Amino acid sequence: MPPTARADLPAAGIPPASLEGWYVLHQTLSVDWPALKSMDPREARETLASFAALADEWETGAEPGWSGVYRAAAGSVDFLIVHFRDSLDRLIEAGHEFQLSPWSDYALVRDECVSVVELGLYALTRDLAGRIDPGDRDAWERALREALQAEGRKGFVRRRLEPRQPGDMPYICYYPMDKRRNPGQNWYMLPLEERADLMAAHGTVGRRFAGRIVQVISGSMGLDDWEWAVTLWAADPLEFKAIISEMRYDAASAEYAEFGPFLVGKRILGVEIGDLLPAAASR
Ligand code: 76R
Repeated sequence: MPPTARADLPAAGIPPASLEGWYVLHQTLSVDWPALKSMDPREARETLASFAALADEWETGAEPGWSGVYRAAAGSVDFLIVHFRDSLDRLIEAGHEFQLSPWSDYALVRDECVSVVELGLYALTRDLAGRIDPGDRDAWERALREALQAEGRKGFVRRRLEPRQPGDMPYICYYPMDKRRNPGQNWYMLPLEERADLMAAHGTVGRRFAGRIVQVISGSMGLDDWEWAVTLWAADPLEFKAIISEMRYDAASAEYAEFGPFLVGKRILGVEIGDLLPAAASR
């Protein structure tokens, strides 16, 4: 008998097709400033220099991939480092490189999140479900594979899957999020049709910020505690407040989003890191 176990798959059970790109590690760090300030100034300078060297190396020497260092605005953490790499193995190495640096003796990792850049393809999934019976697993999976391959060949899709630091947008906003699974308010029980409608409306709000916000959604299901990591860049930090406020009133977020802690910061380059200690300490 052919496999029929999923033949009665309810429409609600269809996840959006997605394409995955680079792996991502978000790390928040707090620095032991008292230790740095009280140590021998030359040694303190060298310690910061090892961090600066790492930041420079990550910027250009980590291809395929890169890591961005950001100075956090809120006092409980000092830095956010976002690592992008083309494999989980290389992402693990990036974390290790940090641990080996003399700098890491003074930088405590506060929080970390592993995810992978994700392009959720609701429109494609809905379209496919209109033509192919998802209960016919073989036909469905074949059609899905073909559609994803065609999608993955598009240049703009590849660019979204392998994001670069937007040159003119030094500010970053990062937070993890989930979709709700409350009784009577469960994203994962909604029919595909309804989720696709909600995400299309979400996309309409998002596209109003084209050119003002660059967004990367990375999926962390099965990789970390949250379901997604949201990373936004802007030239003006008020754009973060604007887009996130606007989305709060849009049903996909208003009804179904749960947010983790938010962090906002500004890109810092290796050359600027050396100047972080007060002049007295770095003399
Ligand atoms: O069909 C479409 O056009 C929608 C494309 C799209 C998807 C599938 C899209 C567009 N997003 C998608 C998926 Mn998004 N996004 C967030 C947040 O703070 C909040 O309220 C939510 C955090 C922001 C700021 C944001 C921005 N998006 C997702 C998913 C996965 C859902 C799933 O798979 O079930 C999440 C968790 C999520 C969250 N989104 C856009 C934006 C912006 C700016 C866009 C338009 C991007 C563009 O067209 O370039």
